[in-house]
Amino acid sequence: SDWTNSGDALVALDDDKTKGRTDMELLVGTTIIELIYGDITKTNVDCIVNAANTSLLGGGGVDGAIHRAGGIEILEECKEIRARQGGCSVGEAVITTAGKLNAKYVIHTVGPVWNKGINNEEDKLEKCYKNSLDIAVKHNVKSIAFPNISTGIYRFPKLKAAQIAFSSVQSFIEDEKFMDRIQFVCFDEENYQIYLKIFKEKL
Ligand code: AR6
Repeated sequence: SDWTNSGDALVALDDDKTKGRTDMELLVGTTIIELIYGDITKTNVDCIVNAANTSLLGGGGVDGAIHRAGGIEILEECKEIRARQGGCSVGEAVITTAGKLNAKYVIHTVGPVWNKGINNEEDKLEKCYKNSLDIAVKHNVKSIAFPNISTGIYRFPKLKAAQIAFSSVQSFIEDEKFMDRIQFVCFDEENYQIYLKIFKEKL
């Protein structure tokens, strides 16, 4: 395997949830992959990925948190994109400013709603990661944070989603060498434990 351990704990986020937890990092090629337990709006990267919906007009979950923390500027740009191209399809991604967030960009991608796996949900989720990374590279992004797309309101099974997230990111890194740092930010305990297990298996 080309996965090696590049070191142990990372700086914990300023969040009670991280207390007593060891966040992990892996080195794949020249890209560091990090596991963070916390709020994606508080992380420190060039670009934050949002789990949006096709309207691009905001919603609950991580989408709500990003728009609340980033301010009206993000929504204004989403509305412009909507006027131009009519929102965003499932599996696709669009990029805006990050407003007041501590990042340069937000990439809004639309995950699939889980429906027993009969609508190619797995391929669509994979496309979310791939298209987000492609658009990030075009904007010279060097560090990017992903939430656990589709695993909240859209009910995608969490283990399957984590495996897809990992393999998508890994194949991106094998093809392109442009990303310095990729974070998986888990907000709920179940996702965090799933990612922790996957990270440990790769060490
Ligand atoms: N930081 C990081 N992750 C978070 C945060 C946060 N602040 N808040 C929630 N999560 P969801 P979906 C996690 O429901 O399933 C919206 O209304 C959460 O624990 O946000 O793709 C959109 O507008 C979960 O693991 O997104 C769409 O209508 C993950 O983010 C719809 O929800 C994704 O949960 C999209 O549903």
